[in-house]
Amino acid sequence: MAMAPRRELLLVNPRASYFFIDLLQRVFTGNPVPYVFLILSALTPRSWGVRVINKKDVWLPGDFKAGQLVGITCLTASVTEAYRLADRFRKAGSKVVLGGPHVSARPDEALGHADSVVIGEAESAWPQILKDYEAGALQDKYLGLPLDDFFSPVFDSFLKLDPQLLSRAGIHVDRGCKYNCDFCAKLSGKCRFIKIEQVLALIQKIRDASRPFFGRKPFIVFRCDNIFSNPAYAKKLFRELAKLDVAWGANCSIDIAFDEEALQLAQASGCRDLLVGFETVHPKEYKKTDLAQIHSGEDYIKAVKAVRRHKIGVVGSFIVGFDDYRPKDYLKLLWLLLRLRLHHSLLTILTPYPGSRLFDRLKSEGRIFSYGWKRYNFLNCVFKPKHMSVTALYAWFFLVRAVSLCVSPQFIMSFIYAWVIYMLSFHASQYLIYGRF
Ligand code: B12
Repeated sequence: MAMAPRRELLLVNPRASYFFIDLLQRVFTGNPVPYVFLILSALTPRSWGVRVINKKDVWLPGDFKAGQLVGITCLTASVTEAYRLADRFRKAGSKVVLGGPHVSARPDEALGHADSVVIGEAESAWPQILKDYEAGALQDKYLGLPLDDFFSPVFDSFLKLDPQLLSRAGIHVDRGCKYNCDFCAKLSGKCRFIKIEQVLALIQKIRDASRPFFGRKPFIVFRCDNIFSNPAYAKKLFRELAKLDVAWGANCSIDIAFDEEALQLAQASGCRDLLVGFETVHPKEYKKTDLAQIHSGEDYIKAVKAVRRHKIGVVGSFIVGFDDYRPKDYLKLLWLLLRLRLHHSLLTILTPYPGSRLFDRLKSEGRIFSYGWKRYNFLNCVFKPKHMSVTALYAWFFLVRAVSLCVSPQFIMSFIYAWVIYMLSFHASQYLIYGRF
């Protein structure tokens, strides 16, 4: 009896279209395999062959083969490269499925480069895509409806992952965020969380495989939207984490600073750093939270002090380019950054990502002057600021950036250089191509 040919799935994470942006990310983030690939691999039957290509820089003609299903994940900053690769794979005779935040926001544009696109989440759409591919009947668009329990179908496969890989990928405990910031690119929807037993099982796996280095606890990265989206869930998680003797860091909203119980539990559970989005020096005008305690930059300072009292470091994320910013506000921002003396601060230029309300508003006001997606990376200005020229915005951005870096405790150049060289050589040699997870 003739055997059915083995099906081949190739998953591609394209590099960010600008070399420099990509380099920065590889160096500073450890170039994790996109989480969605761990999910797609888990949802694909074992009879399929799966290969993953994570940010390959140089593609040779021989890489573009016929007869495979190619899944490409697309952020706006990498979508130009994604489309280029998709076109080449299709030309070679493979079928291409595109997904990710950019594709969910602009499915029709993406369909110009793909056989199918997924709008939304993969978990609910992927099994049908595989069936349709096998039947030779791929549809144009698949609606990936959000599942309440999105993690249980893949949990067993995650438990079998290589612990090093899992540790670098981090743990996503949530989908969606309780806030609805107009600049956020993620079509957020309802907040959903994975079961706490599942989080603990994954952490145990990472912890048991780690080798303590000079007595340091294994470090867990939660790559969630907001670890404090649901305070009751967060506190329960912190209580359980305390039993595991690990250290951890996560994205978190500043309201945690006003919940003493949560801070105590976070400290006891091994929390080392929280990445907090402060965004603006005008928290009252650019309302993100309904926190009674936050009215001004002064309140940020109090909040950061409260977190620090629990020996938790704060990495602050700020955005320049809001409509209410005039030159004096950049001086205020500078002054705030100097006074906050954060562990580290991130400064980015407001970017209207497709899918965000900000994109729709600036577009309707005719203020977006570039739709070159590769420029949508937080370091380019693609719209006309309200009270100043684009050049002036860049000038303030670089000035605030430079001054805040100079006073940052992390600004020890020799260490940074050593680190960059180490990471570059490390990444040059590893993590490009994987087999099935
Ligand atoms: C971790 C993270 C990173 C990591 C790793 C990124 C990665 N590719 O894994 C690092 C630090 C490297 C990073 C970098 C950047 N990031 Co980032 N990041 C995130 C974060 C916090 C989590 C991503 C994640 O893993 N989510 C969980 C997975 C499961 O969700 P997902 O990737 O969206 O995938 C689901 C669906 O989209 C879909 N899907 C996705 N891909 C595919 C592919 C196929 C074939 C299919 C079928 C389905 C599918 O199915 C998945 C499961 O349901 C998100 C915020 C968020 N909540 O998603 C921002 C986010 C993705 N990042 C964002 C941005 C802007 C950036 C940067 C440009 C920032 C910068 N200036 O450097 C860069 C760009 C990197 C690049 N390659 O070009 C934006 C993207 C907006 C946009 N439209 O592009 C987000 C959404 C943040 C935000 N709210 O604005 N990021």
